Amino acid sequence: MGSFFKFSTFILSDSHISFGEIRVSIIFIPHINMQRRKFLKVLGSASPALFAPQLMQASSASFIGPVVISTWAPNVKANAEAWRALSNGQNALEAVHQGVMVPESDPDDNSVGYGGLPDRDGAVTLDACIMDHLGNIGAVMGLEQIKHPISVARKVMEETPHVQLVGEGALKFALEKGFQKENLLTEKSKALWESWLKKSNYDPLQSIREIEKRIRENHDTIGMLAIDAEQRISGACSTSGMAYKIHGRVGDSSIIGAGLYVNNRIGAATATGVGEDVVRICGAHTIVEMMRQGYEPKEACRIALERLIELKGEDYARKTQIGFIALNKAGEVGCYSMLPEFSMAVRDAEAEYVIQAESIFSSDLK
Ligand code: SD4
Repeated sequence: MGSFFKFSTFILSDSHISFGEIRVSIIFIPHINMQRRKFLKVLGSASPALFAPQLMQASSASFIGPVVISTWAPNVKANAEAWRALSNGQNALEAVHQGVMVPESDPDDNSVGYGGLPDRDGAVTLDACIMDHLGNIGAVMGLEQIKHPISVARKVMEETPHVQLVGEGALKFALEKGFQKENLLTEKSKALWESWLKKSNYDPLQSIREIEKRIRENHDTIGMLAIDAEQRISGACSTSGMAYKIHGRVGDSSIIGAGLYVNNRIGAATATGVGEDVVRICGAHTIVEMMRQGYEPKEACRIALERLIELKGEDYARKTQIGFIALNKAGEVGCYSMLPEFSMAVRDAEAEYVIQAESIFSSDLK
């Protein structure tokens, strides 16, 4: 295992944020730790076209070391659990599975699992997917009353000939596999839904904005990626979806290629934000393909966001929010968002920290 599990806290900036017992640095720009920055310098100067084949070589030759990344700052707690799994010698798949279970069982997280905000009918419906280094995939969509949809998605991946199960069928499958039914609607989420019902105004950007305002104490949809010591890459994503959605709506978080994608030779990406717009550009897959062309993870995330502007125009793009995170085969990480306020939680051998993402636009259209 060498020294990579020796953990010491890096103080990388003067800004800090605490989540329970975890206090982490917030890094603005530049946003990578020393070792990762040195690596980027080596790879960074050539034009993407010239440097695509070299990246593939350099990536496997110059592995920086294991890393876990998640959407949104509060998911440092999930990263800590994933890192624990890696430290115990478990692989990246186990790490992302165990990491994502943390917000799923946290009632204070309004966007994932237990405590998630319901759809407009008052039902908490969960979407999740998982993908490993061998190209195995599993997903559940619109799953109700099961606290850990990521575990059901993994069962779909490992114990069925299929890759996706939805609604009633997903619930039936979960119960057959021994999962227990639970009420996932907390008093707090129920109260928020009841107050929403008074106006019943569905506004995805507003929902995202409210989530962002609460994010310093709260949590949001989790997309998590990990690369382990053997350079195996896996990813997992879990959400209760957009608050007050139409019953039956599925976003990006359970769609392989949109909310999550892993190619063990290249890297991985995952998403948060308005799922309809992530699906529209096959977000995560687009990012992985950009990394294949030689772009570093942050640039690959930015290019995928630009695809939405190309498709739908700037006025449209300014009224949505998407946050992408990505890592490549060398363990280099990056993130980018359409609008400000998105963050990525990182855990590696040196530190745990939060990166405040750069955004395409500095504000939305009022
Ligand atoms: C969805 N992408 O269902 C999810 C929601 C989300 O922050 O990420 N919220 O569209």
